[in-house]
Amino acid sequence: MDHVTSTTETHRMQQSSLVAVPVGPLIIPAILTPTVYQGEPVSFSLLTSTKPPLLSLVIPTYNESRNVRAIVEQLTTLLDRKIPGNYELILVDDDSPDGTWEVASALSKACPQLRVMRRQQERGLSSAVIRGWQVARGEILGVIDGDLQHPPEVLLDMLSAVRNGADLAVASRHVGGGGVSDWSVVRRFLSRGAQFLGLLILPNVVGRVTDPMSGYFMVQRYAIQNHSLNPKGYKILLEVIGRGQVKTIAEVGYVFQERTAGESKVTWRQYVDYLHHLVRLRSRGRVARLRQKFPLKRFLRFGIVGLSGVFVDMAVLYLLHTTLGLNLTRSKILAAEVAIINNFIWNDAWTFSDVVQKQQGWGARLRRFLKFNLVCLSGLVLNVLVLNVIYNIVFGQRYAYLANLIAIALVTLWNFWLNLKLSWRVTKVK
Ligand SMILES: Nc1nc2c(ncn2[C@@H]2O[C@H](COP(=O)(O)OP(=O)(O)OP(=O)(O)O)[C@@H](O)[C@H]2O)c(=O)[nH]1
Ligand SMILES: [Mg+2]
Repeated sequence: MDHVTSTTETHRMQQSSLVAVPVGPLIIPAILTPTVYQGEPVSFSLLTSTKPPLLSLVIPTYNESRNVRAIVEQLTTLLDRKIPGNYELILVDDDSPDGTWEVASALSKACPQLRVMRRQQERGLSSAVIRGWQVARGEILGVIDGDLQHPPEVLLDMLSAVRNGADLAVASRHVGGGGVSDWSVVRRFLSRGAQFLGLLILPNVVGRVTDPMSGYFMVQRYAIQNHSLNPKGYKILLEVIGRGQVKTIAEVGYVFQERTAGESKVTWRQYVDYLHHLVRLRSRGRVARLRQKFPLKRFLRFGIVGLSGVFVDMAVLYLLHTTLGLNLTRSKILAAEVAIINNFIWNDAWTFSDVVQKQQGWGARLRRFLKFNLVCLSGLVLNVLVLNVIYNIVFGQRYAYLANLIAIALVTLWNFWLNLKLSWRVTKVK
């Protein structure tokens, strides 16, 4: 019974010494703000000094209980010699079934530089690294595998490269002094194949380093702070280069060691994630630029208003022609004008409401209305023209309704664009 109580007590104490897991977007703050944490702010009482350390090194782990002690010992021995009291190690464990976080938490009692985060809600190597950096206090942020495959001495070369002005220092297997110890031909082929594919899909990012697959690097906080990161899979370095402000990159050779304990977590899933990540990074910025150029939300509203105009047009035509017996052409002209008025009111109040805020007054409204009428008239002429061209020339006098549908789609775009540029134009100069 006593034993049970003391085990529970140890567990509770270990839980309370853990670093709280940040929630929300994967954004690294410029300075540490408590708002990124769920509940209470992170406690730094475990650290010996209150001064922020120079280097924050994240160690992502999953089922590495057999490696944890050795990696922490190797890192502290090395860094205590070089930058004593000026670094922190942040081990981010995804609630490993082998209790990696518990082993690490126990170690942190005797090693105040070691902080341990146990994630229970999120999974994945890349997001683990970012969550670790989010609680980091150092100006230089780094990452190293927790399985002893990354030789720790290389950290010192990377550190001096970054301190000498590089925004990013990458440990590379493909520069002088680098290599892989005992990889099979298949693994070498897959690794190089992935790099080649990356060069094709994302040359501006992948082509900037000799080893884009490296998971061992250091980056200046300023280069990635306040950028919304959105990684997928294992390749966190691509995310840093792709979304950060990385101007100068240094590379340091290293030999990727063989695993001696624990198991690799690499599966085919990582290759699929890698491809997905490349495509996502490729489209970054472009989507935003496209949105800026083409205001999709406005266009959708414009389309909905246009559709409402069709119903108004039909209803008025029915009322004038069928119910009141007015001649068809006159009824149609009146119906079209009522629809135009309907569309104008809705576009003014909804589609372009933000622009209207800057163009108040009845005079301005009347000018917008007249321009809208003109644009609609030009649209009508264009509609007839396009319909004739498509029906007679493109389709060889067939598919009249399909031709009309295409004409309507084109004219809607035309109307939208002209109205955007003319009727609801925003002028920067007063
Ligand atoms: N927190 C966290 N860490 C992970 C996850 N997957 C892998 N890791 C850790 O990330 C590091 C690299 O993972 P490995 O599976 O060794 O991948 P690798 O070194 O590229 O490949 P191998 O040579 O096959 O070992 C190790 O420290 C893992 O424990 C994960 O989902 N979450
Ligand atoms: Mg490994």
